[in-house]
Amino acid sequence: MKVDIVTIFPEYFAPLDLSLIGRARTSGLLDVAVHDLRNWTHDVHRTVDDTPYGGGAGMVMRPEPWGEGLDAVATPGARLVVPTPAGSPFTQAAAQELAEAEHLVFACGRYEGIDQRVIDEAATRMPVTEVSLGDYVLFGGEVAVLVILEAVVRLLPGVLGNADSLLEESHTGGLLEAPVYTKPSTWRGHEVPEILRSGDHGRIARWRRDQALLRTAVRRPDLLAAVPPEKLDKRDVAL
Ligand code: 6GU
Repeated sequence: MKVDIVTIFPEYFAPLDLSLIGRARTSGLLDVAVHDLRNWTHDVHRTVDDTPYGGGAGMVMRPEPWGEGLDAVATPGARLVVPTPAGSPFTQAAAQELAEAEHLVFACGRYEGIDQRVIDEAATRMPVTEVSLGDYVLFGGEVAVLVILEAVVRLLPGVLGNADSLLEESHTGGLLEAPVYTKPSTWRGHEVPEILRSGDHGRIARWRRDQALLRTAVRRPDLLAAVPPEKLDKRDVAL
């Protein structure tokens, strides 16, 4: 997968050299380029923002540098992703869809956002999605891009050593995951649940299922309500 990121803060993306994303890059599964939006300004102050039409607080990113920047990086097969608190929710399903793309371009807005014509004009030439991480406001799209890339890159074939990790995790089966434990069996007076040390795989699977249901009911009742009835087994209703 090819990824281009356009931002006024390229330094935000230093972590992409690390860990599994770094390894995906050195192994050739992922090609990331970070571009300074100011490369596409032409005034001495390298201006990227201006006051909003219609008035109001803050500044808006001017369309011209964005237009030139996106022209320079977008290939014919590219998809544009614009992180914004006004976007549609970024979910595991959205990550799966982005993971199918051959080329992703991320446009990181700052201030009150990017002139909407940039998004509308790009949408005449390529698929565009405006996505939000959740119901809170960040300073800009940079950290959101790190989050989105981490969710997407781990889905690329060959990035995760153990592909089974993708099957059981939270947000693929519709329930939150059960808690996990490792050695030692007693730590600061807290025991690992006995059942996990019993070797009884049937009881362990049932226990994990119950824990997942309980956690989901308490923490994310919205998710539990959305589980299709055929995904519940007879013993689930005991909860
Ligand atoms: Cl994607 N961007 C910004 N600036 N704020 C956010 C967000 C994105 N998602 C939640 N808050």
